[in-house]
Amino acid sequence: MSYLSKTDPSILNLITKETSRQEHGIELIASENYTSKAVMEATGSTLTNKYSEGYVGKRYYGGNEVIDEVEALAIQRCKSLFGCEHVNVQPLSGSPANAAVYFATIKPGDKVLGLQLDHGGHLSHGHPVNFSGLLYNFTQYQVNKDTGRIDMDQVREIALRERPKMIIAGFSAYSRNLDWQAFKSIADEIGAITFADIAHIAGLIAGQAIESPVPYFDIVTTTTHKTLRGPRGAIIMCKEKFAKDIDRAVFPGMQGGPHDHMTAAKAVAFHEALQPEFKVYAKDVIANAQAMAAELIARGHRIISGGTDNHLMVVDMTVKGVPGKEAEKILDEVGISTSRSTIPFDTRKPMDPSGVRLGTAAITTRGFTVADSKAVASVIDRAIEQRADKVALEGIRGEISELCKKHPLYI
Ligand code: DSN
Repeated sequence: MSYLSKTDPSILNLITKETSRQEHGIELIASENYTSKAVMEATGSTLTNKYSEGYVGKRYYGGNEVIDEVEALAIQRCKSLFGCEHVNVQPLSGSPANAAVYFATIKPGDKVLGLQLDHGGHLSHGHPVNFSGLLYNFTQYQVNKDTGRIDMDQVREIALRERPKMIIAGFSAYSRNLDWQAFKSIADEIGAITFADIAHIAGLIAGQAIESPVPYFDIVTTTTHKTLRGPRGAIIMCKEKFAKDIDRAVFPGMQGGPHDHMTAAKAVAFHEALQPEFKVYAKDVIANAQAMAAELIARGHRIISGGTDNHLMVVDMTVKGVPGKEAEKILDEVGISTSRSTIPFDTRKPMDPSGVRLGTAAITTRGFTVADSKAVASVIDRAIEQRADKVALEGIRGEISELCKKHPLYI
């Protein structure tokens, strides 16, 4: 960062501090990951200078010969990775991508069925304060109170009763595999469009560790930065019959110029995810999450649905007498980043809910093993149990430093 050091030491100093925080702490925020340096080089490239409204071969600005090649390569790699018929690689992030899907396929006021936010869904799947809930007539399905799992009989019952135009399958805090084919067959009964938001699990799908909805679903969106380990951004994949409407909804419907440096970085990430090592990574992410969940359960913690099939888990911290916000703070203080989370049927408020959400995408990238993941579960448990004991917490901070030193990140 030799240029920043000359022109803007204040920002350089903050970047250095954040890099150090990432290096010396344990990252368990389920939506975060560490990109490769190659992805970062692409995001920091001259491509950030270019405007290229339009699509490959059909731009509204001159000088886009190279950008056309970049975008075409990103599209080609994405198609190889996910086997989709069509992909738009321009969405700036997950919510704008989801907005473009609605704009392309349904009208304001139309009925949509999605998973409720505090049961693991996402704001853009119909929460009343989000544009999705404000513009469209959402009905929400929930997880079963006893099992913590989505009950497909309930989804079918609501779908047959409400007859939504679209059914969404996807989540930001649900630790079980979705039954894509069951969603599709329910949608087919009522002629609804199927929309999967795989933001959290795209890397696990790309790495063939869990089943893909792409063969079954009309439309699939994902962010590119979570388990997929690319830059911040999103993509929309769809069947050919939706291609024109999706493209028109992204540009000119939602966005102006795409961020070409991010398109290039997405292409780099797709290339990385096409390598055999990425399959190992995806499998390891799940093995680490399952080991962490098992260890937490053995230590008396309650995990919603009793475990995990993917990279994440939601832990009800009230069992240990600590609400989620306080747990997040205690863990932050010892060097573990988590995000507080509502649990299904939570009696507490979203800003101070009962749970924390944990994920293993980032620690697996830096090489944490199953044994390390168990050690992380052990430090989480002890930090919570011994929260009033400053000396114990200091010792735990030391253990975390050692774990991080064992698996260096960017040095
Ligand atoms: N912020 C993302 C997450 O943490 O899951 C979803 O938008």
